[in-house]
Amino acid sequence: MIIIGEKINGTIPSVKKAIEERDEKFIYNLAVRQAEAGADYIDVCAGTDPMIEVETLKWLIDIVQDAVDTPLSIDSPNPRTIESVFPYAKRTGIINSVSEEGEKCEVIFPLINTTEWQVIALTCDSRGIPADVQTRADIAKILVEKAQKNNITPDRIHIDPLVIALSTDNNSLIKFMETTSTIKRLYPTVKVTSGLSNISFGMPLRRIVNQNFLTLATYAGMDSAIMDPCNQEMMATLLASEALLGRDKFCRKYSNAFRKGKIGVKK
Ligand code: THG
Repeated sequence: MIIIGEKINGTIPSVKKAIEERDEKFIYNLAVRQAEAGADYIDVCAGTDPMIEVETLKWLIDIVQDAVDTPLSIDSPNPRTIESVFPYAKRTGIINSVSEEGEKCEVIFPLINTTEWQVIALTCDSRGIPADVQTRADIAKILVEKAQKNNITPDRIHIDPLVIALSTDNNSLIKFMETTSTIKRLYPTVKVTSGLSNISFGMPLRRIVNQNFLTLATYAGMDSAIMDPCNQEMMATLLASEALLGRDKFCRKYSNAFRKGKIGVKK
C-alpha cells in the first residue's frame, strides 16, 4: 500500500491553530513523525480562506521539505492554488486532486505533462458525487483519457471513487469495490486511492469501521490510502491485511513493525 500521510491538514483543529500561530515546530514534527511511521507521501492541505491559501500552502511546503525527504501530496480544491505553489516542490510528488469539475484538468494536466508527477483524480463533476458505479466509472474514463491526451499515462493516476458514508448509503463499500474492479478492467495499471474516514461518518466507534474498511478495500485492490500513519491500530490493520493477502513475504514487514514498536504499542 502506498501511504499518503494526512496529518498536515488545516481542517484539523490543532493544525489550524499551528497555521494561525505560524508554529513551524508543530508542522515540522508532524512531517518527521509521519515519515518515520512509513508515509510514502506527505499530504499538505491549508484548508484556509482562498485569499491566503497560496501563502499558507507555500509555508507548509517549505517546512515539510526542510524536515524530511518524503515527497509531497499537494492538496487543494483550487487548481490555481496548486499551480502557484507547484514550482516550490523540490521532489516529484502527487497532485491532490483533479476531477471533472470546472477547469481542474485543463490547469493541472499541462502543469505535470512533462514531469513524472502523479495525480489523484476524483470521480465527480459539477453535478457532485455520483451515487452509482457506472457514472463513477464513466467519469474515471473521461479523466484517464484527458490525462492520456496530455501524455500522462494511467499508472500515474490514482482514481479516488469518493466513498460515501455507510450511514447514508448502505452499499457504499460494495460500490467502492465494484467501481475499483470496473476501472481496473478498463485500465489495469491505474491506481485506486481513498481516504479512510468518510465511510464511518455518523457511526459510533468509527475507528473499527475505518479499520475494517481498510482491510476490505485493500482486498478489493486499493493501491494507496490517505491515512494517519502514526495511528498504530490502523497501521497494524494494514500490515496484517497485507500479510493475510500474501503480500508480505515471511510476514517480514508485519514482524519488523512489531519489533520496532511501530505497531502493538499503545500511544
Ligand atoms: N480524498 C482525497 N483527498 C482527501 C480526502 C479524500 N484529502 C482530505 C481528506 N480526505 C483526507 N485527510 C484527512 C485528514 C485528517 C483526518 C481525516 C482525513 C482526521 N484526522 C484526525 C486527526 O488527525 O485528529 C484523526 C486521524 C486518525 O487518528 O485516524 O480526521 O477522501 N483525494
